[in-house]
Amino acid sequence: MSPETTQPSSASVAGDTPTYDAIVIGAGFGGLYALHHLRDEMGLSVRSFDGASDVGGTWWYNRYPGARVDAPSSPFYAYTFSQELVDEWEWPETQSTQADVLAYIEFVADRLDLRKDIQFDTFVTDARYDEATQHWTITSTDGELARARFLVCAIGALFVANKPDYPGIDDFAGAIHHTGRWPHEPVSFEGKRVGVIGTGSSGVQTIPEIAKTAEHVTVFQRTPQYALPARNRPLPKEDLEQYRRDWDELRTSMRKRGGWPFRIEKHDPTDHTAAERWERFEEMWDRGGMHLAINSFNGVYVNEDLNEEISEFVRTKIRSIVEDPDTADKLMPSYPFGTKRLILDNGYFEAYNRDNVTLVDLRDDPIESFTETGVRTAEGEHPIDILVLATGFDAVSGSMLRLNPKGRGGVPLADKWSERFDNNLGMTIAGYPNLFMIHGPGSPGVFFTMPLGAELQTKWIESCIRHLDDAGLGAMEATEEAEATWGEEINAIANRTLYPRANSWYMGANVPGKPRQFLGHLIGSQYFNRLTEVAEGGFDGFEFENRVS
Ligand code: NA7
Repeated sequence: MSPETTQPSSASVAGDTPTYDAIVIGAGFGGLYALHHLRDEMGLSVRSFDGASDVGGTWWYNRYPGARVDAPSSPFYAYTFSQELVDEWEWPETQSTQADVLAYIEFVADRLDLRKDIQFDTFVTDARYDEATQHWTITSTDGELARARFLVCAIGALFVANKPDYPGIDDFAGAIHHTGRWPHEPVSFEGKRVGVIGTGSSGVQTIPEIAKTAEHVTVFQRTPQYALPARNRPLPKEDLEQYRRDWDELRTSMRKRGGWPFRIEKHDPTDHTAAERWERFEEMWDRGGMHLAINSFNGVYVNEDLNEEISEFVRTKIRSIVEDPDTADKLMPSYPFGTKRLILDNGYFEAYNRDNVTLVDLRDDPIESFTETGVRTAEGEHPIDILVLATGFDAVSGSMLRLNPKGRGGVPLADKWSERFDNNLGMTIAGYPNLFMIHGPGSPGVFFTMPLGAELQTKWIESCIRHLDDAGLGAMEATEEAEATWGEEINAIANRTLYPRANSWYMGANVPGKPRQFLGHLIGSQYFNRLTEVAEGGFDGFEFENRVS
């Protein structure tokens, strides 16, 4: 689609800048739903912008080989609000590929006629609030794009690529591909020596795929990971039919159960002997997906002893798969199980049994520098032709900081967030009136099913807008007191768990210099109840201004 798509007839023009009721930045799951809901359900004039050339957001960018949803996702990692969409889309596998998710998003965009209100290939570089008019103006490198009362930032929890700055990396003469910025044309690994840095979800998914055709793959690992067998399989037609019939009920369950409808059958660990617990771990491992984490025993994320038992169980599994004991030793994770993003694998550990895959443990043999032709570690030179950076993202807060909106008094968000990502309800920021974040820091975001989370957050934005309009008000913004309380709540929940023990991107630990702060709300059901309570209770924690025009 081109930037010349038609503009909604209800848009007005102030000076040369088209003015809308709402601007949505981002055309991924969150932004597309916001556009649909505000435009079609509320009748607002809305204009969306995205730096990509088409819809998809994360799924437009992350097209590396092996990319999949990191959960048994079908048909639940999708919009839930429309029975028609559920009925019309066929999900082929239990764990959806990137291509299937992207095709689904394109289907939704067509079905809801969304593209006509989205300007693609337009990266929004700035957003400024004008107190006098209570409007936001957004800008690209080509100048002002649009003005609106409401600014919805659906700009991605996993968008800003984290790239290592090893000495000499720019001297490397071969191709460098970050998994989160994968080229659209096919990348051939045939006969190539490939270096992969990073063993999070992206690395674990892509390494076995690349190894199928590459001459050699050298994996540079900083932290060994727990990964559970995905046991991906075709989604039986009759299961999909049953899900469609039960959709209303499933949707309610998802809302109540952390975003997924699966029934949890956890057991109390103290009711079982260690041998019985081990047997149950085996059963859950064989079932695959997240079962070991969510269906084995109560307290996996809070009970240190239980967590260590599961951790040891997975280590035993890794040893049983990886044939070379030295390689297996290097692959032993030591942080508490599940406290970094849990990974589902499709042949990751098995890949180390291939002759063409070697593992470099960066804890013992760190990268010293890059040369034109390879990587030099303490123990020697690794010649490579292609470098794959599976090094993750400046997650959750990174995209807001890159946009760096200027709020009341022109204050850049980067100033406000220099030490903490203060906000209220994970969606609003004191000093930034009428700005809403989808999947911002302090919201369930990556801990919940993101499409459903976006739907529920957008419904809350609707209640804000209706509240303002019903009362003839112009602007609302969080108070700093509410932000402080919210920050304490988020941390208190996280601190009751083992999550803060790991150096994860959940904690901001993966990016040098990033403030250490738990970035998500761990209890989605509680969070969304809270949004409802705040709206129904008259928006405690917010300040309002009369409308100026
Ligand atoms: P992740 O999960 O952040 O993984 C990035 C990996 O890259 C991880 O193993 C990091 O090690 C490693 N890394 C990061 N920086 C470096 C440097 N400088 N040197 C060596 N290794 C490094 O990102 P993914 O893309 O895999 O997944 C992100 C999410 O996307 C995922 O959870 C899914 O939800 C989808 P570390 O563990 O930090 O020591």
